[in-house]
Parts: sequence; C-alpha cells; structure tokens
Amino acid sequence: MFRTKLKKSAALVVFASSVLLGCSQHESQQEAQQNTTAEPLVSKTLLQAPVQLKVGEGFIEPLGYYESKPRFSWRLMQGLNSFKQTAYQIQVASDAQFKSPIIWDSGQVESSANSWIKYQGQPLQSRQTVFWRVKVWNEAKQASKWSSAQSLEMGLLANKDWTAKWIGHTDTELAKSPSQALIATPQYLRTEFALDKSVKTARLYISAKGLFKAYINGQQVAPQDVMTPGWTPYQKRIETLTYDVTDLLAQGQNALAATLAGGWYSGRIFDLKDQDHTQPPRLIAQLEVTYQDGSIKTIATDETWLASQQGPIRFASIYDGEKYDQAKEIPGWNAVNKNISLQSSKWTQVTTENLDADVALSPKRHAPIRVIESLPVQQIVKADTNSVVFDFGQNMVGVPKVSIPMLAGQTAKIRFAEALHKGEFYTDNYRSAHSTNYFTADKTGVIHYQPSFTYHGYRYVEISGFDPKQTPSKDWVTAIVQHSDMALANNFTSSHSKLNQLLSNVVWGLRSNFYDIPLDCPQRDERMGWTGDAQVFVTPSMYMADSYAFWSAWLQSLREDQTAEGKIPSYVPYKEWKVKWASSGWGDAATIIPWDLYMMTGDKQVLADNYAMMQAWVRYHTSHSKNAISSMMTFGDWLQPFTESKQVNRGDTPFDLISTAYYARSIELTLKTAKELGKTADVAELQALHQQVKQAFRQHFFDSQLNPTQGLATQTTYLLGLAFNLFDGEEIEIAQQILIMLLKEADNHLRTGFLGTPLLASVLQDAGRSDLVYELIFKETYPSWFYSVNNGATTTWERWNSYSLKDGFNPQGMNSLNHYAYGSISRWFYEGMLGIQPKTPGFKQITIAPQLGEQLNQAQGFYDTPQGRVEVAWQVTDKQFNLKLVVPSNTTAEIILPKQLIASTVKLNGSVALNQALQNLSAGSYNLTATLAD
Ligand code: RAM
Repeated sequence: MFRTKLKKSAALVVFASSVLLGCSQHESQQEAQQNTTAEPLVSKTLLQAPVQLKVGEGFIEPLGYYESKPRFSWRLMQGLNSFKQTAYQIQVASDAQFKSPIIWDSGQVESSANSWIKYQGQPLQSRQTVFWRVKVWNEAKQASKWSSAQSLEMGLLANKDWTAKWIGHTDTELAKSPSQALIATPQYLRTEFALDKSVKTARLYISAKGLFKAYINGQQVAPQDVMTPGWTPYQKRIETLTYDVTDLLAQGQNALAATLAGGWYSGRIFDLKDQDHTQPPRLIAQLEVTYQDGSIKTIATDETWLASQQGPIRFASIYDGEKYDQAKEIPGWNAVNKNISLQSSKWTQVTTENLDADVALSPKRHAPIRVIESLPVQQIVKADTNSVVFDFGQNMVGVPKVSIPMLAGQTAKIRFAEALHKGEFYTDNYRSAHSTNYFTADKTGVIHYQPSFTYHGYRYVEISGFDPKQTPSKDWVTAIVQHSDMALANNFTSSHSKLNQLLSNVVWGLRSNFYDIPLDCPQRDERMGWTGDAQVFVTPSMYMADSYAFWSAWLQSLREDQTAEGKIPSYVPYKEWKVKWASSGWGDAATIIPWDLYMMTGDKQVLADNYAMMQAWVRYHTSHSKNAISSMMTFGDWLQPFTESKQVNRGDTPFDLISTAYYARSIELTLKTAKELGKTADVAELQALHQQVKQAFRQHFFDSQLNPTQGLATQTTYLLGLAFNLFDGEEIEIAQQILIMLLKEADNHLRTGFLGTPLLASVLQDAGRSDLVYELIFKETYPSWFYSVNNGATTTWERWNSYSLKDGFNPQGMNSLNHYAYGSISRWFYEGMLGIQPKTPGFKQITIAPQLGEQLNQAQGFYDTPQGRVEVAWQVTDKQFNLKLVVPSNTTAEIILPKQLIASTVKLNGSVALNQALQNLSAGSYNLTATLAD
C-alpha cells in the first residue's frame, strides 16, 4: 500500500520543506478567505501550523489506504513557540489547493486532541484520492495557519473492484493432482499490452495466494518489498498491494510480469510436511492506466496471460530455502519480448480462477517486509578449498547476497547458523527446517545470487561448492537484513556498555521477528505468530519502534481466527496442528494487546475494533471455569529455569492459578475497555465477574498467610497476583514480601519463564524495590540477561541458558537464539530507568519517575508520544543528580522524584522546587538538580 522508497522519501522532503518554510503564499490566501467566511476573526499571529500529519496508525501520505473513514493525527511544533491546542479544524478536499468543493470540514472543534480524529464525511471510495489539512487554535483563541496539504489515496476496498482473476500454471490445477514438488516450483507469469496514448498515472493493484515479485518492462516494481503480500488468515482475507507504476510505463508496447511462489499460503507451517506445497499458488493483478485525456485502460490477470515453470528458481520454501539453476534463466522473460509466445516451448496458457466470495481482498494495512540494510562480513571463521564460513557478527534475519566464483556445472550450497557449537557450524536447532540454498552455475565465472522467496535467521553463513582455486574473501557475501518496515526509535543509551548491548540484543530480536506478523523465532521449523510471546512484547516494542500499524494489522488476524466459541488459537494465523487447545497467557493476547496499544496511543479505535473479540474471549474463559476457577490449558510459565515439574517446559506455577489469574486479567481489561467505550450495560456485569474471580483466586490458591494451598510457591505466583491487582490492602505488602523472599532464596536471581519475567520490573518497582530490578538486570550469572551477553549473544534467546561460549548449544533442545519474549525487560529501560510512563492513555499526561540504581550513573533517551517527543537525560556525579527533561507540546507531565534525593535540595530550573511544583509541568525544557542522600 505504500509508495516505493523513492516516492516515500519524496513525500518526506515535501513534508520537511513545509516545516521549514511555513505555509505557501497560496495557503495564506486560503486562510484569509477562511477568516472572512466561516471562522471568527483572529489577529495575525505567529502560531505555527501543525506538522507531521499522519493518517491511521501513522502513515504519511499513504497510497493504497485501507480505511474508508480514516483517522487523522498531527503534532504541534515543539520548541520556543510551543502552545497548548484548544481547538482544531480539519478539511478534506479532492485537490491539494482546496479549490474544489470541500468533501468534509470538521468545523472548529473545541478540543485539545491532536490524534486519531475520525473523518466523518461520506466513506471514501476505492481509488479515491483526497487531500487534507488541519489548523489549530491556542489558549488565546489565536489560529494557526493551515498545515500543508497531505494526500491520501485509497486502495481497492472490495472484491467487486477486481475484474482480474486468479491465475496460475495449468499443471498446478488440483484436478491434475500435481505433485508437491511441482507446486513448490515457482511460476513465471507474463502478459504484453499496448498503450496508445500518453500516460498520466498508473496504479498496479496486486496480490498472491503465495508470494510474488512484479515486473514492468523488465524492471522490478518494488525492489525493496519482499515476501508480499504477507501472512494473514488466507481463508478469510488476503492483503493487496498498491503501487504507483506511472514511471515504469511507456507509450507503445509494454510487459507486465511476475514470479510466484508458495510462501506461507501453500508451503507447510511448522513440521507439517504432508501439508507442504499442496495448495497451488495463484497471482492476481490489475494495472489501471489513466491516460492524459482521462480515459482509462485496465490490464488484468486473465486467460490471455502466459505461464512457465521452466525458469531458474526451481524450488522455494519458507523453511527449507531455494534452489536456483542458472542454465534455466530466460533472458528478457519479464520485458517486451517477441520470442515469447504460446508457441515457445517453455510457455503455456494460464489457468484462471474466480475470486472466492468469502475471502476478502483488502489493502495491506501495514508496511510490507522490506530490505532494510545490508551488513558486511566481519570475519572469515574458517576456509578450505571446499567450504568457507563467514561471520557477520550479528544474529539477524533476511537473505544473503552472494557473489562467488564458480565452475560451470558446480552447485554451491549456502547454509546458515546462529552460532558455532564448540567451533563447529551448527544447524540442529533449526530442527526440520532445511534452510539451505543451492545455486547451480551454467558458466564458469562469478555468479550473483540473492534468494527471492525464503528467509533465514542467522549470524554465520557457510558456502561450499565454489571454484576451489579461488581464495574466499569477505566480499563474497553480504547480509541483506529484511523485516517489516517500521521506524526504529534508537532511543536509549546509558553509561554502561553491557546494558546498551542488552538493549541492542532486544532490538535485534524485534527486528528479526517482526516479519509481517510477530513471530516466536525466525530460523527453525516454527516461525509462527505465537500469541503468548506477542502479548508480553507489545508494549516494549512500542517504545522501541513505530509498531502500532504492525500490531493492529495482526489484531485483525486474531479477530478472524477467533472461533465462534471465542477461542483464540495459540498462534495466528492458525493452521491446524497438534496444539488445538487454547492456552491461558497466550489467548489473552486478545485483551492485553488492544489495551496495551490503547495505553501507548490513546486511540479508541483499537478498543472499538477489538471489544467484541475481548468479550468473546472472556466468555470462552468462563466456559472453562467452575466456581470462577479456570482450568483452561496453558503452556504455563514457559521455560522457567530450575523447574521441578515433570512437564519440564511449563514451569512450577500451578496451571489453574495461571489460568485463573489471566481470566481475571482479561476481565479487568475488558471492563476498562467497556468503560472507555461507554458500554455502560456491560460494565456492571464485568465488574461483578471480576470481583468473583478475584476472590476465588485469593481463596482457592492461598491460605490465610498467603502461602500457596497447592503446588510450589513461585516468583511467578506472586508476580501474577500483584501485577494483575488480585490482592488487596495489606495483603499487597505481604505478597511483595514473599516475592522478595523468594528472590532472596535464589540469591536475587529470577526463576521466571515467559509469563513471569515480563512482570518482574513493574511489580518490584511498585514494591519500592527498584534496587532489585537493577540487581536482576545487572546480574552476570545464570539465569540472567547479562549471562547471555557474557556468552556472546547479539539477540535474545529462547532459554536463559540456550547457549554458552564454552559448551555451545544447550543439549536440552529447543534453543532458538532469537526469541523476543525475554526482551520484554526493555520496557523498564523506558518506564523505569528513564521513568517515562503514560499517566493517561496516549501520554496526554506523562509521568516522569526515573529509577536510580547504584549500578548506573547515567541514562538518556526519548519517546515519541502522539503529541511529540518526551526526552529524559539524567546523570549522577559525586552525589549530584541532574535531570534534563523535555515535555512535548500539548501535554503535561509530573515528575516523581527518585527516592534517593534529599527533598530540600531539589531545584527546578535553578529555583527551589516543592513537590507540588513538579506535578503539572507544561510543554518545555526543564533542568532539575538535587543532592543524593548518603
Ligand atoms: C514454542 C514457541 C513459542 C512458545 C510456544 C509455547 O515452541 O517457540 O515461543 O510460545 O512454544
């Protein structure tokens, strides 16, 4: 749905210049006109126009947009002239000059809201292009200028917009019982057409049951986009891409072509080899050309297209890799080409299929996976005449780009590994994922190859089968890093290098697993959208990357995969596998993710969209409980270290306790949502249910002293109770004391898995023991985060002890070195160390409560709230504390002082500051100093 990189940056340039230059002359005239008509007269002011205009979950001038009633957001200029917004006005028109009749005018709305303002006009139609602009008023009722106008173009919103049909190679028709190998062989599809007039604009709407790469006149349409259209519940919805291809077309003869592979649609998921490549991949494309004279020509996939399975990519699989045969290259296959016709031996007519009535074709609602950067080889680990092992120094995800000398007829084999095992190349932890590429050379010489329809999670690459007379060199291979495209914030640094490395590992964990959907891991035969991993990582990821669109897109898949009974599968998109049951702590993603996103954004749409799913999930919980105690199945406190349980991966915390705690949590969040949405009828019912489950939790699982009545007392037991507000009054303190004692018994090490770990920091901070959070984070010995850093980790691991430099991979098995769940600790880098927290949803009011620890004397960072950037930098030198804070426009902040400070020494901007003075800071920069107590 997005412009190509080039177009995108062009949009950014326009945006930047409008910031620098203010509005154009034309806009001032517009404003003068406006002022004489609808609006009250205001004096000429210096109020700066709103900036950073965005649509929906953060799109700048989107192309191929998905929402017929978009949401609009903007920011006020920050800095010297910052002011508080008291009103706004949005206008939408069909031209950038706003000369045509206005399509929608909000009028002057008294409100300080600057985000997620919903368009209230007639629903926008497929293909429609509109422009929008906004102006704001300050407290003195002075108006700003109009912002620059921003465009918004819709994609194809409904199946009826498609005249194109699904096409594919006839040999792959199911009626012909094609072999798995045949279905796994990528297809080459093409057509030619004439354009007899000069072209004004052209849009390519395109998608696949599988994966595609599109070409016009031999040029790739979107060279940066990979693995499109991405992964949704395909039986319900397939996403479509929209590209501006005006510049690729020419008057006269043109060619439109695509390669097509099975991807997630027809390849196996997990180790289900019997399902591997059993569904034939199909392509759909509709090229709509508008001539200068306004007439339109449409070129659509139909029976006139040609197909071949005789191209160079012989095999493609997500998990297993790709096979490429250079001898089979077809020069010019994707350009105008007289030599290609039905008569040419390699090409046949395609088979066509109509659109499926119950599968919605919908514009992609978040950025595709893209080529993000390339990394050079750091070192050659070993080399001989047969093989060479390269080390990139960073575990990551994507494909290699190789340029290697080969002899004609030789096959190069390219393998991947996350780490060396006692010095050896090791692939066992990929399990059944073959994850290997093969390239067969036709001619002697240097070959260039980059896989198209697979991906790998790796740090090391091994290449064998090159020309043995040549000496391997570092430039033989480059790592092409690929993931869902989103702005990475890069927004925390400290004086402690191991801490910085830990955050870097977490960020690379995010980058490796945000692969169209949130994956558990990117390398072995799994790579699925495990809901439990996702729910613990949503808030941390929002601090580290602009990931709102990514998450809300996946939430749509969650809604689509929820069953009529309310069950949420343990991974989404769902494909039937041995785990058919729902798991507490996993399915609760349905309530936790919408709520967490709301807290980070303040966008009520995410609550409204998901409320029915939340309610249905609560009902599903209820159907698995008796007397308010849930017996829902659970993966438990997954991979808790030092477990005594027979189910070694599931930890010691009683399953019913976990399930009941999550039951309560899901009710609580659904209740909060009902309140925010004004669903008064539901509020009372949810309140009563919550009370009931909370009491049952307390009475069933604990005695009067808060000792467990069943199973072991685990850290996670008390973490769940405290984090989910299941204790009251003095029992809160008792539970905190027990938790602290359990930590102490473990020499202040954690004993937590996937569910307990993410709760540690905030629970301990609430207990006034941020010192313990620091101790846990800075712990060097197993189980701890630094243990992995000390053992060379560059991403976060699945187990606390998945690997060690000395012994290599943990013999227990299931050792991904790239699982983000334990990376959830990064949340505390922002909310604890920097102390930035949303006091109200969307950071309209911000709490600044930096936590100090003796392990750290300096930290700085920022977070881009919907209102603007909040910045925090603090340091401690010789008992002197200094905090620099920037509060963004249109917000207020309160500072909660670190408890180590001597209150009487606190000065704000040089003046003695009482606590009160710190409670309601408006936008601006502050400098706070104080002395630490001994
Ligand atoms: C593992 C996955 C995932 C976890 C589930 C329960 O195999 O890797 O991380 O959530 O199982």
